[in-house]
Amino acid sequence: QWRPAYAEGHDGMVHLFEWSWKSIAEECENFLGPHKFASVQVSPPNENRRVAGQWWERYQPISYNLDTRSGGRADFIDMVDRCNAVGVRIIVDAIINHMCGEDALSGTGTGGCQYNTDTLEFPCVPFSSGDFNDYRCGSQNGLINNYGDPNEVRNCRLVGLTDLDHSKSSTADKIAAYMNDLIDIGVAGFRVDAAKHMWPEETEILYGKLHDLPTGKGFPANTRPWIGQEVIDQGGEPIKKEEYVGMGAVTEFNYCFSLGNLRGSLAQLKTVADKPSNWGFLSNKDAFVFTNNHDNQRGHGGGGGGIVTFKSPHDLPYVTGMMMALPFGTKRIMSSYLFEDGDQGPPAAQPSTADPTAESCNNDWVCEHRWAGIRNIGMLGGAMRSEPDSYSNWWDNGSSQVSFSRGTGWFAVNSDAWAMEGGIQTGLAAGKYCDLAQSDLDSCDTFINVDASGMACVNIQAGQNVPMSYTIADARVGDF
Ligand code: ARE
Ligand code: CA
Repeated sequence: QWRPAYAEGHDGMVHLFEWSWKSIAEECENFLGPHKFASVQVSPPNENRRVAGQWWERYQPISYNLDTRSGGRADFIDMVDRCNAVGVRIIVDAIINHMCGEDALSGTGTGGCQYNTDTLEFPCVPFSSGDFNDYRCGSQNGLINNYGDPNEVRNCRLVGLTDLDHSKSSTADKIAAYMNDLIDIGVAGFRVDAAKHMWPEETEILYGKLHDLPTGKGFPANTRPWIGQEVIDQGGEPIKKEEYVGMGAVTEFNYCFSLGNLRGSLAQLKTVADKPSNWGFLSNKDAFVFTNNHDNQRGHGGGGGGIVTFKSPHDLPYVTGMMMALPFGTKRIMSSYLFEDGDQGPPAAQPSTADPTAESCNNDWVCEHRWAGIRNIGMLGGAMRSEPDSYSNWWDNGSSQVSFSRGTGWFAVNSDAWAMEGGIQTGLAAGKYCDLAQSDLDSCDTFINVDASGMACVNIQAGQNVPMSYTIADARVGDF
């Protein structure tokens, strides 16, 4: 439940926010699989309330039928099969704390199911008033007003979203049935939305009801689904991320700020690998990490200064590189669309996925995962995965030039205002390797030469487009 069941040699979860199932299936086959990304976090696949022009309608469930603007059940199943076939797992954004907002009143969801938030009827699940938490909520208006009161945070309505009661086994069974349907289809895990708003002991019972991943879909026997719980703990509130580590990984929001604030002094991040607790971080195994997410990139939750997003196009690749190379956490890369305001929904046209050499997906899809410097980072991460998980050959200049190896990969970065030049220990066997930070393996034009003692001449100029150099044992293309 802490480490996802990734294919050998793959790493990195790409959040293809608001992509359709058809486009994701194509992206798995054309790009993500060949580039050895490990998984895709998909937008919530279950039926939701319609709210014109917004992205966040997806966070307001109406039923557990797989029917949204991303596609229907058949498309979803096809996507899971096609992605699994090329070594890319599907991670579902599971909205299980609540159903739709009380302001929805009554209507029809994206799949044609009815709802009524006055009587709390969701007949397609079915849920009715007995499945909801209001009787446990002590707040005057039924909403969460005070994050200092754990009872309110868990039992009252988050921004008016009708709150499910996980203490009732009949309610929990229906939620588990939804998640088990997805597991049986071949989904490898879940990002659990608003986990902070559910009681840890009740969610643990719920996760206990989940099936193992199906051996019939190629997973090893007795593999538990990965669980990545969204718990925003930036300090200063009584609810702690540590309450949730017993049953899965947990988001490490403060790492977004560390990565952003230290982008000019990357050497300091060594201690994140050495002793994450010095930073107040969860352990390597428990942490779910990212440079930015779909909320904090648009000021919606867990925000704050210094976060690196696609709006910092020079910095995002090397910050992402550092995150992927360090032995810390299960890593997620945000893949965004352009927006002017924080509520705006996705572009009308889907991303273009056909050309694997393209670094853009056009049609206002930013496709950070295809950018130079980032596009081969799953390959690097996959080669670096190792047990026990730690680095070797660490070198830094005390400022922002860093080099180290891990598993069968080697990584170097320079975000200083002066050049990084000279001999560096890579830990690799002698040979000529493709520099995957600069070039794709099948059309390589930038190389790293490693001598018999493992040393390479590194040359990363200040301010160069992608100020990184990295490679893996499998990218050896000849003799030195
Ligand atoms: C929308 C409207 C609301 C309306 C509501 C109901 O914006 O005005 O009342 O619908 O109709 C997303 C959007 C919300 C949206 C919601 C439902 O961000 O704007 O509401 O979907 O459509 C807290 C939670 C955390 C949550 C953040 C956003 O703890 O779990 O708020 N994040 C997840 C998702 C979001 C999603 C939801 C949960 C709901 O990632 O995308 O909301 O499913 C401090 C606290 C945090 C708190 C944060 C923000 O940092 O420590 O705990 O996060 O403030 O309040
Ligand atoms: Ca709740």
